[in-house]
Amino acid sequence: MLTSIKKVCDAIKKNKSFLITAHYDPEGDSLGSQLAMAEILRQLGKKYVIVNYDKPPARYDFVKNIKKIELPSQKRRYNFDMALVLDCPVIARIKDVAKIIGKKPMINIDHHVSNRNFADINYVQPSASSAGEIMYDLAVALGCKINKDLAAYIYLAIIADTGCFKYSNTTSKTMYIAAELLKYGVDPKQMYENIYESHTLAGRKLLGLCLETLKVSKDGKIAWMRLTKAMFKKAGATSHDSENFVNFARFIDGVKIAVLFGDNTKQGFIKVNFRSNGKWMDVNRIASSFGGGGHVSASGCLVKGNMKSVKNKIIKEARKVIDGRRTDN
Ligand SMILES: [Mn+2]
Repeated sequence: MLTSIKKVCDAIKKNKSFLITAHYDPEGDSLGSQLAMAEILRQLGKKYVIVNYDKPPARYDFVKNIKKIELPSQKRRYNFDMALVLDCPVIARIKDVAKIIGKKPMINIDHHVSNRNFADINYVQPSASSAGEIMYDLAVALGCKINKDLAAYIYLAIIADTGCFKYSNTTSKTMYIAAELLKYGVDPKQMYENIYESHTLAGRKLLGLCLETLKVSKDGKIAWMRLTKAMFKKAGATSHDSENFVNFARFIDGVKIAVLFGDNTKQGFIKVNFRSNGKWMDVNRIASSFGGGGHVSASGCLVKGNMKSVKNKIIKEARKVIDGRRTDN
């Protein structure tokens, strides 16, 4: 049975204190959504703590209250009635924060099509562009006031997950919400620059090294690149610097599926990032078959093996998706 937003609202109203969390390796949608959730709870007079497995990347320092996001602490005693897990398709993605939650009741609020409904209440809306978009619905449903802070958090979440309104997950509802948020003083230019035009020099050098590895299949429909530990070392870059690299392979005319292979996440494993062009190019299907997941046109997985063997396996699966495509695409 589908969970209604009312069920989520009732559970929030009934409880007094909350732990808010989202996936490790935080980015705009998870950060913006969590801060939006916190503002909603503040307006309702509830208590909350925000705990994330990783520290927010420095690029998000411009976001108000970002420092309220804490790392899990063994010294601290956490007192809360209920956990709110945002932007997370599987519970494993909150890592050690799951230990803090323990057996406390949990609400899973997400927009990933691959969501496994792991909580007591699962509010999953794959048609929402972002978890931030769901936060807007929640704020309205709970009778909260959209103020400057809430507007900024939700706007950040939406532009992060829609590539600033460019991806196919952008709907008229997304645009409607964004238009509403602009009424509360969000500066779209500044927000865009902070998210999309803020790079370190080391990061740009890393992109150069990555682009040198670009390969395209004979028919021009699959493009892939490599990112290695050695490249990070050479450029002096960190993992946050490689955000959105995979899109550079997708930008090529004729490319339907773009893949980025990285050996810098876990020893003995290759991290695979997918992006696709075209409605029927379901890369979530590929990522899911390797234990990962995400969205139809943006997904990822971690595959055991070396660069060469993983690349061969993945390209073979991407080929199947291309060959099985509908003719109306
Ligand atoms: Mn998201």
